[in-house]
Amino acid sequence: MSGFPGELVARLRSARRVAVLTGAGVSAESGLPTFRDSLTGLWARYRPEELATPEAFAGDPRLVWSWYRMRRDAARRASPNPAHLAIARLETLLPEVTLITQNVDELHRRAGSRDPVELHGSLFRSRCAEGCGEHESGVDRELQAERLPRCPGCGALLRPGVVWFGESLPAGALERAQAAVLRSDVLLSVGTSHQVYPAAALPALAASAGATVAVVDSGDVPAGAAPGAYHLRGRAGELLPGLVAAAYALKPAPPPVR
Ligand code: BV8
Ligand code: ZN
Repeated sequence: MSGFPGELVARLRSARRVAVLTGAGVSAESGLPTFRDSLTGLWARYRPEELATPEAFAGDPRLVWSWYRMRRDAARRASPNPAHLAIARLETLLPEVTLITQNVDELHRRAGSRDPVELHGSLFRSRCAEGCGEHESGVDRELQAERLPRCPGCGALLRPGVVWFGESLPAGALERAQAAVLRSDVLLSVGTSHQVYPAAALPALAASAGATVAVVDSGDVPAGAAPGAYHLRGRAGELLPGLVAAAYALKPAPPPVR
């Protein structure tokens, strides 16, 4: 007996197409704070919604870049945890697994996920703030020298390659996510508070199309976020390896060597 709902395990085992939506909670066991966690230290007096906006960057690019530099450094020091690894393993077990992430830490890529839909971009990409089309990934030298990185094409400021509040998602990302969700047999929504749209609408979209939805979260699930979903309450780093093992009769993968 796996301890997971038998019907969910059976649906996962017989699924051909699975969609996985992740939020900051999937990286919590890698040591990265979630958005709902109170920001600590220098950042305790800010809310992410205050820093992750075009207005904040226009008003104080140095402050916003120092927040993103801190997060880049933390993400680089972090390692994928068993939740990331279980999702990457799931991708090798089924014909079609679409990973849709709200996270910008690239830990899914480092865990081996091949082609995540990064709805909100990446900490490790930067782009021209004036939109001349130039992109950069190597801004660490400037940031360490406390210099604001400049666009090699036009000299304007570079900005973090993430999607801020009030900004549209990368072209095609939402459409790719919605198409995957609409054809999925099962959607797993892992470590997200389902508060930021349009990502937060994906589990309800999956349910409306007849998919079996399971939320994996150590906390509560907002009413309406995932109608009729299973709620597997607990830490993703424990539940996901167990769920994949239960569905595919595998012995759980050994914990990653630290
Ligand atoms: C858009 C990248 C169209 C940057 C992020 C007014 C004007 C304009 C827009 C809006 C508006 N009002 C509302 C909106 C829409 C807005 C929105 O949804 N706002 C919210 C605040 C209501 N959305 C947007 O603006 C989006 N764009 O709508 O475009 C448009 C365009 C112009 C004008 C109008 C509309 C863009 C949103 C993207 C913002 N960028 N990130 C960066 O990272 O710096 S959002 C960021 O916050 C994350 O990416 C993520 O999406 C979100 C955080 O949520 P979670 O990932 O869920 O994390 P959280 O901490 O909340 O929850 C963690 C969960 O894990 C918890 O449930 C916890 O219990 C659980 N957990 C913790 N530990 C574990 C665990 N579970 C399991 N195991 C554990 N160990
Ligand atoms: Zn430029």
